Order: sequence, then C-alpha cells, then structure tokens
Amino acid sequence: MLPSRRSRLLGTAVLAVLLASCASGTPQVEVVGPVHVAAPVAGSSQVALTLVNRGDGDDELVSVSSDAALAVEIHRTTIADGSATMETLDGLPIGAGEEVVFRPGGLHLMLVVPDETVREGGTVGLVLDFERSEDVVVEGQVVDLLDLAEGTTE
Ligand SMILES: [Cu+2]
Repeated sequence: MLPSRRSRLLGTAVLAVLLASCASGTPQVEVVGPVHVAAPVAGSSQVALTLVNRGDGDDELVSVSSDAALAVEIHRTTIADGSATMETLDGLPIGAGEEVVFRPGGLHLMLVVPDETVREGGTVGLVLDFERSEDVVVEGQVVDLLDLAEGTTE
C-alpha cells in the first residue's frame, strides 16, 4: 500500500515541476517601431507591426481586437506553386527574446470589416491580448497598402 501511494505522490510532484517549468520566467511583450494599418481593400485591412518579447519567459499572442473593426485576425500568407493562400491562426507563440514581424505577404494582422474611421491619414486603436504579458494597446496609422508594404521591409 505505502509504496504505491508514495510513487503516486512522486508522480504528482514530477508533474507539478513539469507544469511549473512550462511557465517559468516572466515574459514582457512590447510593440517596437511604427504600427501601420493599410487603407481597406475589399473589406479588410492589413496591419504591420513588430512585437518583441524582452522578458525571460515564453508567451503567446492570444487575440487582437479593435473598436474600428468587426474582428482582428492573425493571418499567415504562404506562397506555394505561385499562388498565395492565407490561413487564420488561433494564436501565436512568442518565445523569450523572440521578435515577431507582422507584414503584408507573410505573418500579418487583418482587420475584418473595418469601419469608416479606417481611412488614409487616420488612426486605429488596437488591443493585443497575451497569454501572460499585460495587454498592449497601440495606435496604428492608416496608410496606403503600398506604403505599408514598403515601410516594413527595412
Ligand atoms: Cu490576411
């Protein structure tokens, strides 16, 4: 009786250590550089920005929202056999020290059905919700889609 109970306790202890190690360190995700939102094309707007996790723990971008759109989705464009496909991601891991660049043609954020306030020269508020870091609130500048693509390749 006793040994089996002890091994079960030991198992629980090992599990606790494993779970703790998954969430070790403290992530600190920030937006660096400009946040640009493309003027809407066909009912959606691409968003370009760069995230950096300056902390020593892993994190995940869980969702993004904006008062100026029905929804904000995390998309990844992949090009295969000459045609581009866009997939929607449920979340995006950002490891400790990692930098994630959102830009047209690759990983990007997309405003779904942006409202009339999303027009060139205007601004759009975005709230980025992370698994562990504090929410990040940013103001994006609305620019022409071509400027957006150029401005983020540097
Ligand atoms: Cu997209």
